[in-house]
Amino acid sequence: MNLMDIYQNVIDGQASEVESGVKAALAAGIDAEEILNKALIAAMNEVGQRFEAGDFFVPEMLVAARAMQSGLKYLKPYLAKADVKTAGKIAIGTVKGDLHDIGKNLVAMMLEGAGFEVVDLGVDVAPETFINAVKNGAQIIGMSALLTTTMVSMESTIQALKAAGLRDKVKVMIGGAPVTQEYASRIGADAFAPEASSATRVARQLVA
Ligand code: B1M
Repeated sequence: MNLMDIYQNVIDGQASEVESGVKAALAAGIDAEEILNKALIAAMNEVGQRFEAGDFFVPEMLVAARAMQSGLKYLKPYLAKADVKTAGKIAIGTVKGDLHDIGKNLVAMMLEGAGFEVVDLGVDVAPETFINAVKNGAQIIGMSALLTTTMVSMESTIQALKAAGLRDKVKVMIGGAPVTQEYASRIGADAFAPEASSATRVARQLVA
């Protein structure tokens, strides 16, 4: 199986084919970084573009992201050995009081696909947990909220970062169905992303 087959299988969401393709490519001596960049990440970029163009919808994006992840797990040890630099470290979570995680998981998968080291803090994440993530080296914190009643926790987290003297050490990206650019600007977040594929583009800009 060649890199184009892996690329196409990611787009088609064929997880087991991606897995066997990555194993075969590694066995054939293809460099792990090349498989990552030319097959997995390139395919996820294509998926993101199709989503933004309205040709793909959330289900297609989810199966593609899962297929990509099933290949990524075989590459990870090789990438660690090769000391490949990540695009940046991001800690992402759904804010306190909020249990919706489908969108957050999708954003996390897309970020991982784009080469970020992603620390998934889960759901119902308290401001202190985000603060600890910054202390542990996160360059970006990503907050997701699906409820109008929990969005306010984004502002409390930013205030808590300020109180801890960490606000200038980290970029804050927010998103989720009720969140808007206007809200992001009002609470002092650095960026807003309306959906998963633009979240990767925004995250790249934040660490550039
Ligand atoms: Co709930 N729910 N829910 N729910 N739920 C909504 C959000 C709601 C709009 C439904 C409705 O009334 N029409 C409504 C909120 C109303 C409001 O606040 N204005 C609602 C409610 C009221 C509730 C409960 C309060 C219901 C109850 O118990 N009475 C309750 C709250 C529980 C809690 O969190 N404490 C509740 C519970 C649940 C379930 C557990 C049943 C389930 C969640 C399962 C799970 O996540 N594991 C659920 C679901 C599935 C939904 C809907 C139907 C779908 C949400 C979803 O997954 N969308 C939702 C209605 C809707 O949105 N149409 C609804 C798909 C997902 C891919 O999209 O999450 O928007 P989304 O993510 C997008 C973008 O927003 C963006 O990228 C993603 C991909 O493109 N994005 C980011 C998200 N996070 C980002 C972060 C970023 C950047 C981009 O940077 C960090």
